Amino acid sequence: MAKVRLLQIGAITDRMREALVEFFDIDVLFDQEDRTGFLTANGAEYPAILTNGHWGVPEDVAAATPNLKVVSSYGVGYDAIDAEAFAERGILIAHTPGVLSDEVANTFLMLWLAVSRELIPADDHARSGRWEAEGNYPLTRSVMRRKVGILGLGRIGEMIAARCVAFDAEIHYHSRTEKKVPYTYHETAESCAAAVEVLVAITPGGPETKHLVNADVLRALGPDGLFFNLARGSVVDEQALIAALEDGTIAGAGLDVFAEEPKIPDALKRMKNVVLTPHVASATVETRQAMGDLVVENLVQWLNDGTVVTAVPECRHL
Ligand code: NAP
Ligand code: 8YV
Repeated sequence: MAKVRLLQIGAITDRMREALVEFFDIDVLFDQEDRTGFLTANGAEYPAILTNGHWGVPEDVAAATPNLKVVSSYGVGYDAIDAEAFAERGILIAHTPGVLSDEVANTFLMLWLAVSRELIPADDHARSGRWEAEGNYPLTRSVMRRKVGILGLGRIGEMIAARCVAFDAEIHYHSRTEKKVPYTYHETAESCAAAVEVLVAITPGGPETKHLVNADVLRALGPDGLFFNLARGSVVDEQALIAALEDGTIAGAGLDVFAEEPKIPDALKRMKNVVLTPHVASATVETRQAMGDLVVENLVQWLNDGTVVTAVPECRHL
């Protein structure tokens, strides 16, 4: 049987490639020197695209692929894909929900402990010889019995809440809808921020959540407050966040995502009360393997019966 042509946008693992080459002829968009010429000549040949949450499906690719049927994305967040427009064209979009939720929740814990217990400056105190020369590192703040606010109590938000319960936290949350959970619901992000000491953003990105965390929300969080972003850079007004960290409106932050990745503002890089990670919340061998396997499963199932395992909500009627 002839293999089906697959356009790959962004990197994949060897394991994914080995599983896919049995069924697909793979062309890598970023290997093409003349992207426009390549898309013009070949775009109509692709019924399938493999991409990720960072690259999504760029407009030139969407326009050059009139016979596209399926997009399988390596990640749960799909704000870089215009899912409604693709659904109108009858194109299925698949993503990787669930399999990364534990890892992202663990990354929140890692950032929270690192910010509260000042892991990076304390490590520097130990390595630099200042412990011997200057004495003990100052006391830090505990993560026990805190009020924690979760913006987006979805699959990952629920996992974050479960971990915080183990630290005897009081949980507050804001999402579009109230859930049947033993946590306190807030109709606005600002009200949620005002009720807590630790605020975590874990919503999808895109226009609906753009700057959900703005200067008012950060002011409501207050001078002892810590803010964590594991959602998307667009969810927080980055300039307002920098200002709030600089003038003591909030106490600190842990950030895995940024407005213009991979660029991070120098102001954030200089701050000792901020811990930065380069969008690695799901980036362990085990979790990326589970995500990659699901990406492959979606493409192979589509090949077999025209459906995918984990369609995004906008496409579930297709
Ligand atoms: P999910 O199960 O769909 O949960 C999303 C949550 O966000 C839901 O509680 C939803 O509320 C809420 N929400 C959606 N739009 C909102 C809005 N306009 N205002 C307030 N709340 C809103 O998704 P998930 O699997 O937990 O993933 C969440 C997001 O995490 C992804 O979309 C992605 O952006 C991010 N993520 C980041 C990384 C990373 O590497 N840093 C890794 C994985 C995921 P309702 O339930 O009321 O609709
Ligand atoms: C990935 C993510 O790093 O799943 C998501 O939404 O942000 C991350 O797991 C991203 O999709 C790039 O592959």
